[in-house]
Amino acid sequence: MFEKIVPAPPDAILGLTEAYKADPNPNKINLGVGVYKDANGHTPILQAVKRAEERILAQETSKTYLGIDGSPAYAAATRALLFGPEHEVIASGRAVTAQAPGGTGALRVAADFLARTQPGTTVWLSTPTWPNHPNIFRAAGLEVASYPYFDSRTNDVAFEAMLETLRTIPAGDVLVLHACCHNPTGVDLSSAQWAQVAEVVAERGILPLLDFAYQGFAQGLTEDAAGVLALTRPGQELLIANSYSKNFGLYSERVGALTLVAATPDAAQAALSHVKQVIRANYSNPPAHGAAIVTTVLNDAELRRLWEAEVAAMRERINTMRHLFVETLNEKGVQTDFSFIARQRGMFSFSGLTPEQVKALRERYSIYIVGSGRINVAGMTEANMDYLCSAIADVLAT
Ligand code: PLP
Ligand code: TYF
Repeated sequence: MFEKIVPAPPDAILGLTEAYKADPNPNKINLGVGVYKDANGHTPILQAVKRAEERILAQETSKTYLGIDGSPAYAAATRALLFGPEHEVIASGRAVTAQAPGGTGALRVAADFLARTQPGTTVWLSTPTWPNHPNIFRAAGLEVASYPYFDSRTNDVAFEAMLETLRTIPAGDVLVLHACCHNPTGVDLSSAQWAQVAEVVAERGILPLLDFAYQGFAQGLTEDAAGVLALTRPGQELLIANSYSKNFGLYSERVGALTLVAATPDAAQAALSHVKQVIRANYSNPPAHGAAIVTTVLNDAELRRLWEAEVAAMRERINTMRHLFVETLNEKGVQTDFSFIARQRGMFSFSGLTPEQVKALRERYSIYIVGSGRINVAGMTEANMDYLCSAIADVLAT
């Protein structure tokens, strides 16, 4: 049966990591996959995580299953981080949370939940978006559509065009928004723009789904929740798929959650019962270790201070690299204006490099960039900046 199977193409982003690993060039640079790296090009385990793991190891007494929707303490800590501990949706019981294996797992649970409870709904994705978004929603049997998001002339949000399309979305359709650090462009909505989007969403009866994979990487843990809070209005329903892969560096532990806000606590519980059925049929219950780390850190004053400082250090290092990149390109005499890169947020920017230039950087310099021109700024270090910018200057000149 299997001999007739035609091989599927490798994942465009993860395939790049394989090619990078196999490259013997000692100067090689990986600006591909969205993984944070420190000043030595290493993806570290956070100290707060190590300390929490020591405690968990000393104290845990059982490896029995978690419930279908995971750890209740983890769910509560996640809600408090998303909305702030005093928020009305927490006090009222309108928000319910199911632990999930990573942000991807949370998105897939959301997709299956929507396919089950809102059949026929269309899911609206930004142009461009994370390439896994259409995969996930289509795999659940949902239709996807797109709305304009990025203006390559201004390197900013195409806000008027975006709003124009949002005003055509039928009631009951789902609008996926990147809560901060838009992947792949690095451009986010301002507070005023979030308020306008929330207005259109409420007027039209659209269901917002916030993909929140980078909380803390733009401006701060609280500041980055501005979009979530703008959409969390009295009576408004919404979904949030969040991830701790990046802000806790827990990539391989698969830690995320799906939070659902309903109009009433009863509606939230009824929806959660369907979320649980979806999980039961997919992977039955989530892995415990990563969620225990997150809960331990978020609920302990000292570990939390340490973690917040470590998140700030990651964010600041990325921003320092953004500025150094722009300055070094200027020093190399590059005429193209890259100043927008210093204004963008999170790990990614759309560099504007063409597929040919991306190919030349890889072939001539072992610099690995996604074909779209998306660069992971966290792959830059003080040590590789000169080589990187000389290479870019060279491919831009030829
Ligand atoms: N959503 C976006 C936009 C992302 O960039 C990512 C990770 O790169 C995720 C979701 C989910 O990541 P994970 O499943 O590793 O938590
Ligand atoms: O770089 C990106 O956009 C992502 C990173 O399980 C990623 O695709 C890699 C693996 C994974 C989730 C996200």
